[in-house]
Amino acid sequence: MPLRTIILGSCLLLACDTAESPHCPLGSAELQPGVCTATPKAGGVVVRVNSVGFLPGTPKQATYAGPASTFVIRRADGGKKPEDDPVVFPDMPGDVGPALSASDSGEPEVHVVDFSDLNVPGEYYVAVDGVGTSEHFRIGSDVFVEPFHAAMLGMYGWRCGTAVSFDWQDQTFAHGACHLHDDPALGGWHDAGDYGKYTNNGSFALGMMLLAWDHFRDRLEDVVLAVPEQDNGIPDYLDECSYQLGWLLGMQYDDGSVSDRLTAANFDPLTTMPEASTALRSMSSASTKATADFAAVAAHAARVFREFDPDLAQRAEGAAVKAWQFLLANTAPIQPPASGFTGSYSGDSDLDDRFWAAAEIFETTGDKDALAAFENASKTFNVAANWDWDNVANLGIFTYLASTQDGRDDAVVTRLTLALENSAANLAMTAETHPYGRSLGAYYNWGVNGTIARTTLVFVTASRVDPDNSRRYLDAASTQLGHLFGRNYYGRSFMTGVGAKPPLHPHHRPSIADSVEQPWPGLLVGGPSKSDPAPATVWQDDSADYTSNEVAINWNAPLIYALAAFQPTP
Ligand code: 9MR
Ligand code: ZN
Repeated sequence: MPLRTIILGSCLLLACDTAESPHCPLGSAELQPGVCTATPKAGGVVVRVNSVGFLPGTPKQATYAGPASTFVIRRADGGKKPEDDPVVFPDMPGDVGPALSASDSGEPEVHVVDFSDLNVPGEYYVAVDGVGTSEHFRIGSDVFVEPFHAAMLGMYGWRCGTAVSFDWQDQTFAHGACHLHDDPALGGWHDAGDYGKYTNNGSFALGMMLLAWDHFRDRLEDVVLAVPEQDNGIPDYLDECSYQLGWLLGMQYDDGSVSDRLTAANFDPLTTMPEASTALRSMSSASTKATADFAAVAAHAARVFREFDPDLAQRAEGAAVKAWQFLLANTAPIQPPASGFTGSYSGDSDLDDRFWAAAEIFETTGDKDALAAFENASKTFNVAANWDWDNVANLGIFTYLASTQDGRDDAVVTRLTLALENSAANLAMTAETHPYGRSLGAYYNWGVNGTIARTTLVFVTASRVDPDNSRRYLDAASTQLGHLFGRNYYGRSFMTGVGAKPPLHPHHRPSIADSVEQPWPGLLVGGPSKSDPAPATVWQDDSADYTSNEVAINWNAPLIYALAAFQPTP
């Protein structure tokens, strides 16, 4: 475990020689600000496990660094010493898995503990002889219910243009009505730890949430969420989606093109509450990338809302078609403005965005020219294992493969189906062989926790076209949740307010600026971003560290998708 320097230490020199620290991995103490003990204390909580828990019938694994040993699972009965708590699995202490090395965390010897065969609901922990224990976790069919609600509160808390207030774990989180001059594009979600609103990323996040609706409607439609629209006869899940859609529709110009972003020229200071953010904001000029993402998600939303809000659906469809027509008349990319606005989300090609739009326009309207555009472009797109706002092609492929419209080319359907199965099989193999179950192995990037969560869209979509491997893909998807909720180098949950030792200091302005000590709940932090030689170790639970500890809608949305997949069926 490398010693690292950090920018801000919260530890008082005298008080922290034994205390666990938000800046250090599980079991390791902060000796002085920024310096963690090199080795976790033996006998402490050092075994890394998904502290949220497991569904019966899914794989259950934990990981620790240290020598080979034996393990048992004990019931969490509140014993003073582990020996006081009853052993529930296995009958005799079990062998841990073989020694592995973890290249991305630089740990020379780690072992995996497998207790997949324990399926009795209850609260437990792992005890590895001579090494230590894990956090408590539950086995039960409802373990992902609370995290799902938290993740949806995360989206609700991001609402712009309105006052927001909700309770979580005996605390009230609130902000006043903000950015009321965003007209005609009021509302929507703030993007991340900042208050900008970006068409590309905002469409991408909404697109993933609408896909969750398509796939798990049975699990979502009766879920009651803490949204003000609770009694409007529309599923609360769609109310949250509709809030974002309303904003997006306001971003379209009369000619069908869509503004690339609505931000100020600079980010607000970190201590700014949304309602105190008064810097002048404006709608940027249009880009073809934004126009295409808008066309795609508005077309998708039109299908979803037809049944619940026909007027909104019609508006969305009309707007989508108008944006699509603008794209047909403007085949050369139009770039977003190079200055005067915050944020990245630019510089990449608009072809993947047009590709996604073609699939959604076809599926919503049956337009054969859009089908032809998709199928022609499909030659240059593959299913991506690791994808983000700059490659949205997968969303088009998922929609195309599930299409209920006539006229698809069988050869394209077959090729893309195989590509999807291949991608899922590769990701599953990587997850099965990585010591912490990561589907992306030793790949890291900015917002990688979101990228990890996004692999669950590939797993689940593949499970729907490849029934023979469906169990394997769904298992790999639940393993990703396990990684994000604690089976990682830190042994900590990466989502605020959920699981054991969650982040306390996200780069999130409302969490920093309000008077509540706890951060706003339900937010997935970006996680370790690229750095050599041990990228897994570079996350810092530090609000100044936007490269590893920011939160963002395109990271929460795929987590919502993954959690939706594992909600109980009514
Ligand atoms: O998520 C984005 C990441 O992929 C980029 O590498 C990074 C730097 O360009 O920007 C991230 O997006 C940020 C956006 O530009 C502004 N709001 C906060 C986003 C998350 O950090
Ligand atoms: Zn706002």
